[in-house]
Amino acid sequence: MMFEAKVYAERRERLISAMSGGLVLILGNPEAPYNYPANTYHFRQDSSFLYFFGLDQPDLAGVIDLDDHTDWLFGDDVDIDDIIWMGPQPSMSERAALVGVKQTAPLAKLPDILRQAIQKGRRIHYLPPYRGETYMQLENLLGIKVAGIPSNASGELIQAVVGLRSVKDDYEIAEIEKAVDIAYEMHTTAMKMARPGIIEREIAGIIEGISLSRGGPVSFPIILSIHGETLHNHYHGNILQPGRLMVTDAGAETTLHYASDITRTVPVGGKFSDRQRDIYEIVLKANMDTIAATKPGITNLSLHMMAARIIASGLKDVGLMKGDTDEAVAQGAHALFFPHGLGHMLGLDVHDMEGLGENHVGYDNEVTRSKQFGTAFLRLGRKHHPGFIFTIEPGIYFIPALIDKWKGEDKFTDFINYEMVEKYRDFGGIRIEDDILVTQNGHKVLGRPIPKKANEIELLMQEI
Ligand SMILES: [Mn+2]
Repeated sequence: MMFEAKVYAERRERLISAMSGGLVLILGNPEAPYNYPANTYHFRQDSSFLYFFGLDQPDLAGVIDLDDHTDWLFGDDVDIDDIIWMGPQPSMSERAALVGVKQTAPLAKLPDILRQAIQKGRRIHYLPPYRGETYMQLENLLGIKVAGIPSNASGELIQAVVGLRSVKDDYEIAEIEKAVDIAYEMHTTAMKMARPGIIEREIAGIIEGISLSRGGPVSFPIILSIHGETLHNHYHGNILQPGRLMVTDAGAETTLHYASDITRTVPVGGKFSDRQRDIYEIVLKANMDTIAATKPGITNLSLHMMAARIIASGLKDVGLMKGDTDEAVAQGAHALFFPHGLGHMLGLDVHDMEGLGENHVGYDNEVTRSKQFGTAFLRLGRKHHPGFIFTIEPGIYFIPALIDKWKGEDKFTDFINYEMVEKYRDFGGIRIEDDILVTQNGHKVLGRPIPKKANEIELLMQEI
């Protein structure tokens, strides 16, 4: 259910070392109502709270005193009414002991502690919230109006948390491997089910169930569609037709809430057409060559640009692009087909730490975000370090609305063969995504290998 207490204590120690002074306030999540107050969404703890305080229950708050090196957990012991509905629960001091915290107090004491610190002129560091309930809680606790909450979040705390959570320890790597192994079952099941006549939701429901049955929920709403050209397609009402490609972008959470994020693209019915295979091989090469190039010191921006060049050069071989490949990529012409980034950090969040600010996580003084359409959407650009876990997910898509727009604007006519692109309007899209660990000398693709070569996929789809 959780790591040993010392893991959490050490993480808090490292946070103290990384910061100058004051109090750190890390709020756990409350329950969130679904359609009436007592009918709630599946509970999900805040990821930074899980990282430093481990406890997976609602209505908790952690405080770390950076000056006297103490930490506190605030939360309420259950009463007899709670026990009747929820069963026996450990006391706050028992729960705190599980994560190496010695001092606990009821939640009602939290405002006093914070007020005393504020009166003494001490800084209260908090992370940017993302739920309405947390905004209101911070307003009440700190006396900062809701509108001012994001801008008063602590830059120093954000940097320190990003620094710690970016580098995964061995416990975390093992958890993410478990999450990929669950994704193996989800994706191979989806492949075998991808037959003409089945409705997308029949497959999506089964693979979501696999994730739930192995531990956690899915790590994000499943993307599963024969319209893979819509990048985040959550509509699951299409009937699978022969000749279409099915894109499945889905991952699992483990019981400790570490995520996987995997994409596979398969031909409905189990056999790639020649036209599908030609495009598929380009995406696969972009996926495999950028994985092979992954090592400490290389920037993710350069891996992204490598994928863009492979895609542009492959599309030129097919006749969809033309002209000088390097120049086409430099100007951004490839983004008609590859309009998103190569990947993102992965951890307790599927887009790890995105709530702390994408540029704080993915960029630094050395590598700044591009302003060019396509590359601007790259979430992770900076240099890789051992212990980073990130996704590599190149794709090629034929998006009719984008084709019409660019063609109407005569955009990149030196590099794009629009006459041929017109013939691919009904093609759909292809994306292939794996989860990669940066090691001391190179990289490791995490988890049990999920078929991705065209012939491996065709072979697996023959099995029933
Ligand atoms: Mn992803």
